[in-house]
Amino acid sequence: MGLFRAASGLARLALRRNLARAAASPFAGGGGGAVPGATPARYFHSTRARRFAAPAPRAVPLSRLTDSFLDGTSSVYLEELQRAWEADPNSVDESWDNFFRNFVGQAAATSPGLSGQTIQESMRLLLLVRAYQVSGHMKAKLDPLGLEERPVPDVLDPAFYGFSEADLDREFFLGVWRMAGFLSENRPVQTMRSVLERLEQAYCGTIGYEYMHIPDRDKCNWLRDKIETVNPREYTYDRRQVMLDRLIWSTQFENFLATKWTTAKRFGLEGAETLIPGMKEMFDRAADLGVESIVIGMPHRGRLNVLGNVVRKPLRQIFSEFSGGTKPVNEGEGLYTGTGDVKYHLGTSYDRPTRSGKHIHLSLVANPSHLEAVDPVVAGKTRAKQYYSNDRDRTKNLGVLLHGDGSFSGQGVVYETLHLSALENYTTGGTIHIVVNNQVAFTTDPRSGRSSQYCTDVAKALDAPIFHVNGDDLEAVVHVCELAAEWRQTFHSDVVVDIVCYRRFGHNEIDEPSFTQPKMYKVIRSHPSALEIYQNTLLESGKISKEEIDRLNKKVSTILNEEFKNSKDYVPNKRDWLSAYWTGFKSPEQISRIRNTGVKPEILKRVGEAMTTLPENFKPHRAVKKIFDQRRQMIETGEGIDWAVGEALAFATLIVEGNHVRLSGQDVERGTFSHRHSVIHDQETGERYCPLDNLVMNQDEELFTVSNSSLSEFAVLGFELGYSMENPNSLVLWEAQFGDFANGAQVIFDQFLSSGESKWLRQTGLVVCLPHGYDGQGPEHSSARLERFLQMSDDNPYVIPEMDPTMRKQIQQCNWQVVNVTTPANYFHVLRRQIHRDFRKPLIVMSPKNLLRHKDCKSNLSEFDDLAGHPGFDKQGTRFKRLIKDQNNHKDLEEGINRLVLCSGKVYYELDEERRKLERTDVAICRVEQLCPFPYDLIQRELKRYPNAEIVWCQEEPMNMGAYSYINPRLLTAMKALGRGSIEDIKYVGRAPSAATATGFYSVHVQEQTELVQKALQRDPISHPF
Ligand SMILES: Cc1ncc(C[n+]2csc(CCOP(=O)(O)OP(=O)(O)O)c2C)c(N)n1
Ligand SMILES: [Mg+2]
Repeated sequence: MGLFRAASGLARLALRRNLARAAASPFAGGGGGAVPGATPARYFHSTRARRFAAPAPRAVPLSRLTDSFLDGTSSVYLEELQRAWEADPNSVDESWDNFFRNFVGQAAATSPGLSGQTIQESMRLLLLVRAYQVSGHMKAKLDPLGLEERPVPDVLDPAFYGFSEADLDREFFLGVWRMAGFLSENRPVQTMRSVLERLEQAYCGTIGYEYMHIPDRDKCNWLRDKIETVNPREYTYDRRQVMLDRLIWSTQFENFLATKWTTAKRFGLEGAETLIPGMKEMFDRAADLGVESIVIGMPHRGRLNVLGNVVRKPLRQIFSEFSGGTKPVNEGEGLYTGTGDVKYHLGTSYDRPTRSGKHIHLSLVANPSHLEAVDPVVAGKTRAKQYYSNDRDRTKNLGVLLHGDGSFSGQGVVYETLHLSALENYTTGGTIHIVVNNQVAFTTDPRSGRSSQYCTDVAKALDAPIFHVNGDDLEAVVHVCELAAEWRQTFHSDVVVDIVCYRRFGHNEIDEPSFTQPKMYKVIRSHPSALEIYQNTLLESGKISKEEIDRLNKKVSTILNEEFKNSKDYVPNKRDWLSAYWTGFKSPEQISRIRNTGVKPEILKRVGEAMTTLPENFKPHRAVKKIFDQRRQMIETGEGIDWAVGEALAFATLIVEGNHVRLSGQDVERGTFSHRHSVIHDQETGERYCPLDNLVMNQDEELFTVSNSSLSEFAVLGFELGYSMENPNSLVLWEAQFGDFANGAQVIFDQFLSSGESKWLRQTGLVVCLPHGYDGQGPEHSSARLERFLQMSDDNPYVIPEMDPTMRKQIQQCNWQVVNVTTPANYFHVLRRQIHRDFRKPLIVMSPKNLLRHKDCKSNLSEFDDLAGHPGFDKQGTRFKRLIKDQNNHKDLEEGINRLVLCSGKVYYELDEERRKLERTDVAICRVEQLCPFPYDLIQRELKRYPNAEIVWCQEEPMNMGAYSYINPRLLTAMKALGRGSIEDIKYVGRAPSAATATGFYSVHVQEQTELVQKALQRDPISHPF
């Protein structure tokens, strides 16, 4: 045990300097986290020297970490303090009083050999103890390859405190402390050697513990107790045999794939095989502590191994899919296969028994290639599981995320997700993070990949404990995996396991790693596997026999070979996306009838009343009170219902029908535009009141959840997506502050929302509200980039699908719906439609800003009900209108109409006003409320109604944006089918093409807007663009 460092060169110089400094001031350097004189390395292996170090993160002074008695910063101070204490014990702080009393009292009583020892010496030793707790991990042997170039911090060197070899066998007074760990043991006097041995064993073995950044003393003590205990890892024969068995499975699985599919990409786990036994032991421990269901998110590395060995997806199925992925044969309805995905992205779920005979449900969430994007999705799904299983203390459902070292430190969504972890409406009671830290990201060394010392440093912002472990030491990996499960079940917060390992081959199996990491790979080539290491350790210590090892190996290889044989005849089952909640839901191939979404007038009145009634003594803001009075009037008179009330009625009616409604996003409680007021605040007490929480007797407070989110788009949208996927009987909405900001979550739109069903056969009815509309607020607050959502829509622009209402599957076969609705009633119906159907589809809403208060953007309550004869009730009943026809009571044939203006969104109201002003009775204006999928039938109905009309598409967005590019070919297809002209007959009115979404000058905006509205109603024929 090298307790004193073999200092050389620069280090020796630094040591001498520090010794001198230490002699003058034993507390110099903050006494803990700082590493004086040394540049902290931020990587383990290195193939070239670092020239420019990033500034080291500032050390946290010990004094702030825990015990107040360490506040003193010099021996002079200490001596003065002691003199003052001797003169008057009350003159010093209580903690110092305790210290001196303790030292003088106990030291004298305990050992006569202590004579001559000074308080300073005892203090210095205590500081050394503390330094191990803070920085011991810096000396831990974490890198299996031994390539780490981390200087050991001076604070871990006894010489730094003025001790020499001669002091090793001297006895020192340490006292008995009211803290966990070995200082609390009743051994106030110990030799320095025994102290150091314990510290080295606890902190500098193959596990490096980082926990002293946690400000909570109880949590630190809990960990200290576990860490500083004698012999923390005494496993029985049986446990060792299970661990070995699991490691054999993990190792042989990769070897088997490698021999059977020599050139296939599988992103193997070789070099990190201990992950599998680690995860399994973690899950077993979690199950022992009450966990019943685990949601897992993970990247490519080792995914097949996790699927096969942890989640227990049948090996024959994995092998069959590996052999080229047989598409399921079509043996009847409901075997929809979508476009599929590569094998290492697919998700699945299974029940599996644990070591102690319990059962645990494991689901691996499908993920795209985009690293870490699945993190918030897993968190959201876990949270939803907790809601639906009434898991109030969040101990039954656990989220586990696996990460690569490069991704964990590099991808911002990691930080965004971590910051959801303790928020009331987003917490899952702690996620366990496991980093497969193979010390390289594709071809990039850590020194080029991050500025922090460890790849896990981001988690320190959350006060999560971090357990770094040498991936070659199976028992150590298992130990920290179990500890992580215990932490999570005890403290209900995030924890990180950082398995420091290596990648035996290239980034994937057909990649050559020596091009870029030659030195590392030279070492790897002759490095034994974790399995070889563990087998040898067990053999050498006589803990298991060679015969037993052979037997286990043989058993595993026999099963692998049998499963391989069986995979040849493997017939894929029907799609497995239907969890219990989804039974009866239809695939895109199975027709789902369109239903009415109107609600009985008495229910509308009743919920309307409940949602506008405030508790008696509640004192809302005056302006809010007025809004609620107006709302009440709207309900009572049944007239002039505005956007916010329309939305609240949709939520309320869904809630009383027993559905869960959850709306989340930045400032959604009040509403960015101060229109929603779904939570109101008592102006005197600050108390909150949510009317929609009080619709039914004893309403569960989470049944309706409206929640301001953190200022994140990527993680929050991902979270809500995951939430929406768990149970179809929930309306889950995410609202962007302004539609523009949605691009911060682009990965979720591209990789999950628009394509998830097609790739992974998972449905979601998530609603995304994106405030959109040109009202002169400048380039960043006008456009939700409607064009992008439409471009991602997969309805064929040149084929009119079956549109007969009894046969129509158009909306089921499209990847999502994009709407720009213009009335509160239509918004109400489009939201309710999300639930009142037998399938789920994402809904993108271009939501309004100025329509929230527009005098004409109002609906009557009769448009929300389902009474025959009421406005809104047509031949089929009351439901969402995909297109709103001209409001002028036109007949089925209007030959005198000269122009049909088709538009979408709030520009309608401006066009209508201009038309009224100009008294243009020969112009019809129709609103395309649902842009995607395109309402061919209704468009054709209008085309037929106005046989002589010039056809105009009018939008307020620039020509290269908005719906124009989407509408054009579809409108043409609709026209051609009716023999009604060519592409040149579609006239465009709107802004000219532009790089920026909108002008920043208000006056220019007004001019542009006026011009486009006037142009759409000009008397002369429109000649643009042809
Ligand atoms: C968001 C994103 N950017 C880039 C990539 C391309 N890519 C795939 S794997 C990889 C390296 C990942 O390194 P690390 O996280 O350390 O995992 P490892 O492959 O080493 O297990 C990169 C850059 C990606 N998949 N996703
Ligand atoms: Mg890596």
